Amino acid sequence: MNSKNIIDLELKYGAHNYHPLPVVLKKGKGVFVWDVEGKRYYDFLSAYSAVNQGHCHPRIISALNEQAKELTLTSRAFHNNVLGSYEKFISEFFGYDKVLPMNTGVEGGETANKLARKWGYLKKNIPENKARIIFAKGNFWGRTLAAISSSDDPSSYEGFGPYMPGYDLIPYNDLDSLESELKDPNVCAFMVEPIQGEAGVVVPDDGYLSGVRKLCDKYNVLFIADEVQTGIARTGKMLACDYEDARPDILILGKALSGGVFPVSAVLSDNDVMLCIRPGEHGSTYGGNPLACKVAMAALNVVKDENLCENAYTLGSLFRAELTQFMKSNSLVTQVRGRGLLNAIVINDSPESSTAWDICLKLRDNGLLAKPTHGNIIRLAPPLVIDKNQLLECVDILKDTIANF
Ligand code: IF1
Repeated sequence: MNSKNIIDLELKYGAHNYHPLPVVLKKGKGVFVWDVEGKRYYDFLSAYSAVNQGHCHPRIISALNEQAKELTLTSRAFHNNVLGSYEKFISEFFGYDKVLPMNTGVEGGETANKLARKWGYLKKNIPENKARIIFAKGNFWGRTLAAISSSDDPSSYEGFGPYMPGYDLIPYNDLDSLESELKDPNVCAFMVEPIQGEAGVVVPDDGYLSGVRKLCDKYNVLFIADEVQTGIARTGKMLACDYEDARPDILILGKALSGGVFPVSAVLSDNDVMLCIRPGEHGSTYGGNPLACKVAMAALNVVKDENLCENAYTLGSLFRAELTQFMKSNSLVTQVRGRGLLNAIVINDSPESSTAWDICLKLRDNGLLAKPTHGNIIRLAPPLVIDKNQLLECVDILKDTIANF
């Protein structure tokens, strides 16, 4: 079976809900992936920041294999010997009282929204069914009906109405518009990404996150940080919120929480919020399963033991410096932005043009995989285990490809 045969199978038997770059991968290891023809690529998407630890990290794979021989799933109808120690581990790791374990990032977002509404009714005396949650324009937190109800991207919400009530949008990186919304006593939460990933790696002004924290304190509103993509060392800190004095009331994690090995997400908060949900009011069949717990503990230990925050911070600065220098002599790139190893370049063409896509096809030919987000923006996010020489080799691939485009 060559790439074409395989792609044809997907076209014939699979839903057409994606438009992947034409490449068929069969192996991953560290920063590299290989296609079915045996060609090697640098992975500069990292499964949207799920494989921060690198593909098939041996410590995470062995945690998966060991637990898989013992017990994979009990459901929460019964206790098991792994969940409690995982809950202690991750709560202490991020400095919260408790965790509610789920599976996908969007389930984490849904859980955070339910917690916030419940807290609003029980602790802020918001009248029944009047709780409001504020989101930032350009947000992306998944594909469920609630998530798309808070989206201002037509490709996310068009044709899927009616929408979840009680959601409102304000501009990102705008504290004045946030404050005017928070004056409404029915607002229970503001949910925001510390850096907007899908919007094209949009980095807010310094002081934005600490400003969100202060305003949420002032108006007794929960600050929900969606760190599904930015969390777990991706931006050069364990959490992107760590760049400022901005501890979220509710923290949502996913993706790299399992190093790309297994769907694992988590919602962390302190008791005054977390205990608003009582037994039987929320959950999921696989939430907190022993396999997920072991994989997540291994994935987090890898981040710490291999100093991935520091590596992402240092190599991210080098990456942006190199590309910013290159940009001065190339009119095709108009901006380089990001933090740590979550970066993007803006291509000097309209979002409707195929230029960014065509550049990604050339990058693929030159051994580097990346994909545009929103037309003319190319997200560049390698696994955080990349070393300096590999990064500089990728910088050369990027420069040569764009210079010869
Ligand atoms: C797709 C985007 C990225 C996320 C943030 C929650 C979730 C995501 C900040 C939900 C998921 C994924 C979804 C995936 C592609 C990818 C993506 F392009 F869709 F927007 F990364 F930017 N919060 N993002 O980025 O997590 O339920 O997927 O586990 O839907 O194509 P999930």
